[in-house]
Amino acid sequence: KKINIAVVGATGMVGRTFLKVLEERDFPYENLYVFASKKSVGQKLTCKGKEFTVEELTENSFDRAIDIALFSAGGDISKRFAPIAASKGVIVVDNSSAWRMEKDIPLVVPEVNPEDIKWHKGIIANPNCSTIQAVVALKPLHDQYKIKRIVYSTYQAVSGSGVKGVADLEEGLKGNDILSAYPHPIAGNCLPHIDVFLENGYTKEEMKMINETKKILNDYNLKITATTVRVPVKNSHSESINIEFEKPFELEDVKSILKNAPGVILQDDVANNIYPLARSATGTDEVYVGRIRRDFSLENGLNLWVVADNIRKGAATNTIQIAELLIPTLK
Ligand code: 11C
Repeated sequence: KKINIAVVGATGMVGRTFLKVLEERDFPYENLYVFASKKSVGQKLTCKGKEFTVEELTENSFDRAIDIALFSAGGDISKRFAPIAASKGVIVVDNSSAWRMEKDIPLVVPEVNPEDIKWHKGIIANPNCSTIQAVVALKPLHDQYKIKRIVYSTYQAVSGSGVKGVADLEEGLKGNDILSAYPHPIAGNCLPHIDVFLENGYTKEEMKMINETKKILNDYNLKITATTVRVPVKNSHSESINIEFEKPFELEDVKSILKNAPGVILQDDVANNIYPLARSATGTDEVYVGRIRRDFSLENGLNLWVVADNIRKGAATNTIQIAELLIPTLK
């Protein structure tokens, strides 16, 4: 089967990373089409040594043989164009938040719930970056010890806000607070504010982590709370995850489960100052876990520190891993 793929939002931070990851993984496509908004038309992008010219995304963009479209152009574009693509037989893997919580749309992390791709009806959603890295670490522990409650506290990089977030940090570090992405300077600050505030006092990012975790782990009895914080780090999200299990555990078993878990790299050797760090996770596709220790304040409590590249595993790589799962299903 010759596979044709499209990238929508190809000139954005995640879009460019799609091309890089397609190349690195030697994704077996025959033709690749790159779409973006009108202002990017004509730009040249390269993948596997070949140049591609950006086309404007229109309602007719999918009137050609395309098997899979990777979308990362924001929720509004996905809301409008993903159903058009799906109606023309294209399978959309969507990185926006537009479809994630729809009942009949799978929300997939390949290491966690690959079986959920089976019931797609043309659109598969890619979770939020901070959720993806958390569930990769939590899934094997949930299978073994059954999680009752999770407390997420995140330390999220400015690349999660795209080029504006990175510009705010880089300019701020030079003493020039430009406030293009945030209501306050990010250099020298931690902002307990990611995405918009909701009526319940949580931010949308916090509710994404809570709701998406339940859907991906297919466990709506989980009790979860979250505080998400933007920190002056350029790339890779870090997370403190506090877990209460139903069953007792031995720390050594937890470490060995994580060591053998798909997509996880254990970095837990505090005697040598080894624990996951944003700068070393950047540019890689794995989820790093360390600072593994008992929470003595709970009966079956555990603390983890989890770090991953939010643009790669948190977005582009996970989306492409979903596309890889689709290959054998293509007719
Ligand atoms: C951030 N998690 O770090 C966000 C970015 O729902 O796909 C991704 C937003 C999303 O700001």
